[in-house]
Amino acid sequence: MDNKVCTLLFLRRDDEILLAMKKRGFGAGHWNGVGGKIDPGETVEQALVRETQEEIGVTPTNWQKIAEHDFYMDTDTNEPWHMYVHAYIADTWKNDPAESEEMAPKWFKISDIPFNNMWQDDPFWLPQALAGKKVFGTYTYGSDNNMLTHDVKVVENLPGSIPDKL
Ligand code: 6U4
Repeated sequence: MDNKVCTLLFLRRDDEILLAMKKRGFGAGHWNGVGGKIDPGETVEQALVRETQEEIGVTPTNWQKIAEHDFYMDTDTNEPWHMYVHAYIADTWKNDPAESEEMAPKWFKISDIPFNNMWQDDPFWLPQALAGKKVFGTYTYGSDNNMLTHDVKVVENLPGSIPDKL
């Protein structure tokens, strides 16, 4: 089983959030927050800052945790994988968002988030997270990146750690 732990960050100003179009690799063609794999020896928050710098040239300076997600894919044709995602919102940062080889950033009104062109789990948790709830979700995906199951809970406290099974 391929396991990875990732970060995901949305910048927020007034009634807008920053999404970025993934230009290549996993999730290409989707709008999403910015983030990626935690490197060996890194903390989750170090990875959050590094990935944001690499992908849109921004250094977040203040952030809140909004969600944790457990994603599984298990099909006949693919090696099963498991991804654990730590998701955050940042309200302050340094530098203006800039396009990189990996991502093209754009501001969206929170009332106009392009869910039709995002991961299929996003409409089930992002609105609640943007409304100030803490969300823990578990999902399975098929090999065509279609979501098969979802279980999204509003929680008092997020687990806050990388699960032992990783
Ligand atoms: P490399 O392997 O270095 O190119 P890296 O940038 O480290 O990749 P990547 O791009 O695979 O990692 O990270 C995946 C990103 O997509 C993370 O920010 C988590 C996010 N993500 C993946 N599946 C998601 C899903 N179903 N819903 C969601 N975000 C997801 O909202």
